[in-house]
Amino acid sequence: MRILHTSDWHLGRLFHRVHLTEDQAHVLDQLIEVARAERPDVIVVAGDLYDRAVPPPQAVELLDEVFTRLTSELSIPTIAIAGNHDSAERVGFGARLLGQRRLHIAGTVGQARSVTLDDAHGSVDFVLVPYAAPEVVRAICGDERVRGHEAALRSQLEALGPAPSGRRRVAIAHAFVEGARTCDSERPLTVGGAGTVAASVFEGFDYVALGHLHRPQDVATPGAKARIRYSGSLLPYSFSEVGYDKSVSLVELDAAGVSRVQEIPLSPRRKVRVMQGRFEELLAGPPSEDYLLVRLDDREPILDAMARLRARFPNVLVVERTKLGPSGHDAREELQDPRRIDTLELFEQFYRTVVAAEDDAERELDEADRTLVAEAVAAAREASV
Ligand SMILES: [Mn+2]
Repeated sequence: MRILHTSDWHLGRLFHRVHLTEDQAHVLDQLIEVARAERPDVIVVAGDLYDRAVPPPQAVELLDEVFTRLTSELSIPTIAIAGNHDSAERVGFGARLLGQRRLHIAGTVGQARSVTLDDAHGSVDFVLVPYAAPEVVRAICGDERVRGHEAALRSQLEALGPAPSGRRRVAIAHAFVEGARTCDSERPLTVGGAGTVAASVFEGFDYVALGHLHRPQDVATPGAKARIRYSGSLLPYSFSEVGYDKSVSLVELDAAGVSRVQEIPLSPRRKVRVMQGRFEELLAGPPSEDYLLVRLDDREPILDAMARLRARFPNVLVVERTKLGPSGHDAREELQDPRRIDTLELFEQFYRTVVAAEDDAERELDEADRTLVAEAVAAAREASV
């Protein structure tokens, strides 16, 4: 059984206000060519099909196009689950009908199920576990023990019933498994916590096709039978991913389990790069259409730096000044970036949760607190890029 494993397409994503749909279509064309050349038995998309619950029409069109080409033109069964960015109900629309055409989608918890495919060694059960917040699983499965992500995943797997003996099993899930490495473009699953699950949740599986983390990687599971893997995202979605190539994973399952995993690289339409130096020196360098974060080492102010850089580098997305303090120009730009505002909102939610128990505590951050937190977030981001 050969499985083409991919995840975290994030269709409809904005990268520093630039629409990435064309970039996504470009690499999805490559994915379709890989499928055409390699003829896998199944394609697995492990969540975050879209970047947000209500995706833009262009993103919906692109997903429709790709799923149609994979399942109808190439006749390869395709399995997809909802991730934490997706709306479970919207992604799950028409799932029963689409399943008849071998496009197997699990959006909501109620749509979790197994899909069985056969090869020369027998049957393989693919277990589809869509992402759902613990409180959603608690309500739908009626399992009061569910308090965190790990219990939510266990409960969903238990609800599917015991594994038929003698068959190989593949789990498809969207989760943060302990020991895996993160990057900046993943949205944390919980407020004020990591939301991790132990690898032992997947005991008894031969392969676990994961989504959520954007870096392709195996999760170390010493002594365990399961091979647990993130395929990584389709494209780099933050400047913290500079230097990590994106790929899809071609997984081979023989009678005994996973025998081989191949990373097949994807080439983006434009690279994501960081460029650092003095303003005049950078302007004298070769022009480029890459998506750029420019770090200027000049100490003196530069009039209209962004516009002048864009004349030579049309896709400069962020300009930072390395020699200015946190109150300088770039700190203001950081605050306007929607992704950073997100972090602030996240912190505000966390703050409310923490102080909710104390009756006389201030429930909301005041303006001075907000500024303090925003500056700390901006400084931490800069230090970690
Ligand atoms: Mn994701």
